[in-house]
Amino acid sequence: MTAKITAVKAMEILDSRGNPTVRVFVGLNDGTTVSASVPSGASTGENEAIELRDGDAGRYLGKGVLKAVANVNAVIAPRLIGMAAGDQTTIDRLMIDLDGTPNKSTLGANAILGVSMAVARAAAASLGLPLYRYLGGTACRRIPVPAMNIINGGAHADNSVDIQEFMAVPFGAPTFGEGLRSIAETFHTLKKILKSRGLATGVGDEGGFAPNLASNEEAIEAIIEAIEQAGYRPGVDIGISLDSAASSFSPDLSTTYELSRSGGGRMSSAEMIALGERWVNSYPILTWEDPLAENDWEGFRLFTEKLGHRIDIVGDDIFVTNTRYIERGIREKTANSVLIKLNQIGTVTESIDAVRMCRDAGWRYFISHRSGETEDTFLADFAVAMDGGQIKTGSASRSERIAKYNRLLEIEQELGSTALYYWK
Ligand code: 2PG
Ligand code: MG
Repeated sequence: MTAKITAVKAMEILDSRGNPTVRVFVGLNDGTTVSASVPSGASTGENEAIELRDGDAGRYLGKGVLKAVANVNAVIAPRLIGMAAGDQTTIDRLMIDLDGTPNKSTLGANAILGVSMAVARAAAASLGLPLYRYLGGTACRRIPVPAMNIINGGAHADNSVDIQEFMAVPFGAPTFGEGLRSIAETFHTLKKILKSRGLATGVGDEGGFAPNLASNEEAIEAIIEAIEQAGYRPGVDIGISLDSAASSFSPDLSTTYELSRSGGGRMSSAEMIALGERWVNSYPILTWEDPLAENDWEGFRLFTEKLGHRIDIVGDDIFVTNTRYIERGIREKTANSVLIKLNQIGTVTESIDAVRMCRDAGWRYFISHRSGETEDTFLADFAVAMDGGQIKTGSASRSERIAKYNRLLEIEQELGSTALYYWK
């Protein structure tokens, strides 16, 4: 039996974009006090759990979260006092019931998730366990392969690139630490390459460069060049992952695609799939997230039929970490992997349920940050605990991203020679 909850208190803090978000403190009767902070997305799926914002134009341009904070302090907190911190599932279910809506719109997923994460962290601290061990058990010792987003486009940057994320993935490295070093070196080499071409080296929301390039392909080619110049082999040491976040350039969220930033013109679902095949044939692509829009289920299915035996096809906006949509995806063979974001669904328990559904179906799952993050490193421990071997947590810049990498380095050091690191 873990210690009992004596205090639950929320406050408004700022995320990495300078927008308000929720931080929750949980205290236990053994003296434990911890906190957890909630991230926030920009390219959000329409079926995500609701992030409650005040809408008061006089504060933070309407983005304040004082209502969510009040919901924690006045509605959730009184119900949790006296409960054992280790009763994660019961506590999460209680909050889901208190909210009473399928998308957590009454209390706000930002309120609920802040409590859910802080409760997990409190239970771990009270037991004297690292968070990853508490959530994952003694057997978990696999450090995830990072997908480092080194060129930002789409909704995360103001540049000429439609595709949101171009990631370097050190899948051939012997350890996490060596893998991280190789992609950090690639990041710095890419900076030199961009500079030498007179391109901007300012960074986007996730810390990757955000240059104005002539085409989306140029981003991939620059990364391949950077990998080589840094002394690594593209496709052997380091591969490439993409997140098209295609909903963000699909006006109908379905079968029409406007590649207007790069001047690529309007494309149909079939043309997007053909482009996907060309790129997979030309470049060392390992995984491709949201290659099509969130309501283009048939396009997704065809994309997977064509390329699913060669690469991981990851559903983010289409599944929103919700077992209801993942279940449909598994049934219809819509993809072969799922992006897991805690705040898309709103509790630790439901995120674990989504992971379990993937495992049962033989699907892979990628634990992911949001484009708006905080210094909280919950995600790093969560990724190790979920044992899936992949994490997406931004570039080699911006401390809210680096904090997660540094936490993974700590975990790797703690596990010593027992740590595992492999791609598949
Ligand atoms: C994504 C995420 C994280 P956002 O689309 O996968 O990289 O972006 O948090 O803006 O939804
Ligand atoms: Mg995505």
